[in-house]
Amino acid sequence: MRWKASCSKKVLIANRGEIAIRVMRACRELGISTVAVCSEADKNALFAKYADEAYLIGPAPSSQSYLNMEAILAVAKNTGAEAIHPGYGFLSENPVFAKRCEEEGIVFIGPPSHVIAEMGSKIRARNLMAKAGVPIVPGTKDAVEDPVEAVKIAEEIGYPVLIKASAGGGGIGMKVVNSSDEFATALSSTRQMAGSAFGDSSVFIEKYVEEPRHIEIQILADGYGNTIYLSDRECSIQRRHQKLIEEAPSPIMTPELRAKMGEAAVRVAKTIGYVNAGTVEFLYSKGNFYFLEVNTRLQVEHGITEMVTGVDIVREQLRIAWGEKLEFNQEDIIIDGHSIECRINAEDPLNDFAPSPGKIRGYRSAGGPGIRVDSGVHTGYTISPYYDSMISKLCVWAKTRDAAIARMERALYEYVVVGVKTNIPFHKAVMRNPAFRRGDLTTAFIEDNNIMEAVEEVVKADAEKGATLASALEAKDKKVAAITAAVHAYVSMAQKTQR
Ligand code: MV4
Repeated sequence: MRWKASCSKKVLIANRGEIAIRVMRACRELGISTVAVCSEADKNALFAKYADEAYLIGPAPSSQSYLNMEAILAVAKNTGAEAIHPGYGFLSENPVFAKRCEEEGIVFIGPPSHVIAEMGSKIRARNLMAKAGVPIVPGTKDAVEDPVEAVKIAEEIGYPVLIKASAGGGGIGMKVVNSSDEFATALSSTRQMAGSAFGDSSVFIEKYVEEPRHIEIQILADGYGNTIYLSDRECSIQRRHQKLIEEAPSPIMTPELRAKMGEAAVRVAKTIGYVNAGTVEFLYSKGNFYFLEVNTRLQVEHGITEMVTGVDIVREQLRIAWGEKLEFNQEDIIIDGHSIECRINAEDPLNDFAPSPGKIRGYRSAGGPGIRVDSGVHTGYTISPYYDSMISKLCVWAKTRDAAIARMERALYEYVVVGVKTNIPFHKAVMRNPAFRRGDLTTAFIEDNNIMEAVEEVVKADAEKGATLASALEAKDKKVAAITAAVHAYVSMAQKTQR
């Protein structure tokens, strides 16, 4: 579907929070008007106010609002929006929604629906990649059902192996198997889990790559066959498949490896007829990399790639969607400096990262040189228990990785959130960790480095510091002043803990 040649363009953003604002920022710079859709819980949210128009689409639960395809399509039609940007999560990787947009003559800002569907099947994706000469983890070509046959395959591959749901992804529906006697049970339970979670019980087997790094490549493809890779991103620091810290480039990256992985990612994109922005995920271990999956959406962590390449990925998504050509080619992409993102979440790191929804009573984000904060919150904003608990994405840029770490530590020092618990102490603990500073990362980083013990120390130290500052300043109920926000936050936090 092509964008109409009209001069006034209008985009509906089928998302909420910081990513809705991020997309609208690009629209504003391009002179595109914006339509927000929101749930009852988000009527007063910043993103709904930022938009040129905003419409209520349903109650707070996302199943009745942000996942309600027909309600969203109706708003698009009634407002004359020519295109829908789905953001991340919600409907962003739903091939049915992309198809419905296509049917209604609305541009879906993402790849064609058949590409989303094809990448949704991990077995299909694996086979396509193998054919295109992209390295994949040794494993089965087809779905496995018969446990006797499956054990034979597992023995050939060599234990440990992973049983993965074909319809899975992002870590859902996987099981590690260490020996033949565990195999039959693991197979039937994974199949059952996949069946009830995805309505598709097909599973496949892969060699289990131990303590890998998660490295992904951002790509851009226009509708004229121009496909390029931007930066790589290291996303190994995650907890239960929730990424917490990402950086670009990966500490292990060399120009040679980047070219190899980048070219593999472009081959992936070309093989499947990819159009728009996307990410190709790889596992990296001992000098080898293996295709994992394709994320057919804008990702949370796209900002760090923007910081090291200078490319506005959302702007390019919009331009590609209305049929324009990429204005640059591979040679124009130069990685400059280093960028790190910390996801600031309203959750309690000392209580198993339990969500901490509620009212933000005091708020001041970090600022100054090399800082980018994408958020949808402000003082007085109430974090709803209905949606994910992300407060903001704190990104820094500096010339070198060491300087970026120092800058992130400074930014975390400045960052003030009063009223809800946040994972800022977690980020502080990681930034000062020697293994992190060496760039020694794997997907088991948090457990391998006793990060949670360090988090407890940070929380304690911050509280003590707050108490000291409180007595030094003899502050009681002083308002958080702009310049001394960090200091006063400690004061007021200390007062709260004393009560
Ligand atoms: C793997 C793996 C080890 N070996 N595949 C998890 C998310 C999904 N995209 C694939 N995942 C993994 N696949 C093989 N053959 C380890 C993981 C994995 C992981 C991958 C990326 C980031 C974090 C992870 C945490 C645990 C396991």
